[in-house]
Amino acid sequence: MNTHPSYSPGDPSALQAFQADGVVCLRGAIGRAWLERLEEAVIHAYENPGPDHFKFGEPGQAGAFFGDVMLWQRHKSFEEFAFEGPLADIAGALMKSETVTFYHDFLLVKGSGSNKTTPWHQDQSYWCFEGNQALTIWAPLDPVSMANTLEFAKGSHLQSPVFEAVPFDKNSTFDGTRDARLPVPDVDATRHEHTIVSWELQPGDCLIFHCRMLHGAPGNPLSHARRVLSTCWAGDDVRVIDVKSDLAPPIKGEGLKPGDHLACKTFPQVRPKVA
Ligand SMILES: O=C(O)CCC(=O)C(=O)O
Repeated sequence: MNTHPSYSPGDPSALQAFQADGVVCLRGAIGRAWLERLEEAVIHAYENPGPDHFKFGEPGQAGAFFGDVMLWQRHKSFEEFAFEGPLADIAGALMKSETVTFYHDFLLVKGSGSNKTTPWHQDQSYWCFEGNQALTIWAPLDPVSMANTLEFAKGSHLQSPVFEAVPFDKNSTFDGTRDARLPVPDVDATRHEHTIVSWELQPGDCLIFHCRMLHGAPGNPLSHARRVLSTCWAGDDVRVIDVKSDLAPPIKGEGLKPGDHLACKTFPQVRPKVA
């Protein structure tokens, strides 16, 4: 049983926890009406995958691991959730940023019985920009238990450089090695050297974590799929960089050059809203 604290949206202590630990759990951040819309949209998204989706898993084995990105560009419900839902304001408050730019969404469905672990990684390793004001919000649409939840190396955002981007599957062609970054530490082999934190979650709860936070997940031994919508947000201080490795999502935005802020048509600024 994990006794790490969790917070309500708007609780000022959440900001301190986010800054110190690199991750915070918010309970009941997404209301029932949004969850119902997302559930419906996920069924449609799963049946109509986009150009950059992945599906990992061995034929004949239980529980594939499906992922897809930039759903907001193809599905109205994901677009409205990103632009009008509760997460942009939460992201802005925790980043302490005047502006909030929506980088991308990421749907993850880990099928029941899946042995596909999510490797330890940092989200910023896959991104086309640097900066400190950037975070991910991991919002499950199914109950998540300690057996299939996301795990974090507490405080790792404070010491970590940006590590090499690792593929989510050994058979993937993704190459994250072209920027001469250090490899991700083997957190599983040195778990005793870290404080690993994780939470059980219900739909509506979410985990919010800093872009350089080390995190990973086990497979999904439960009898139901683990469906999650992850959204990534950027604030005032982010700047585009020249990344040679593969990006995830594999998208650079239009007309962006190193040193520019990220906001553009592909990565829209959502707070303050731009007409
Ligand atoms: O859900 C998972 O297994 C991994 C999610 C993740 O790493 C992320 O959203 O950044």
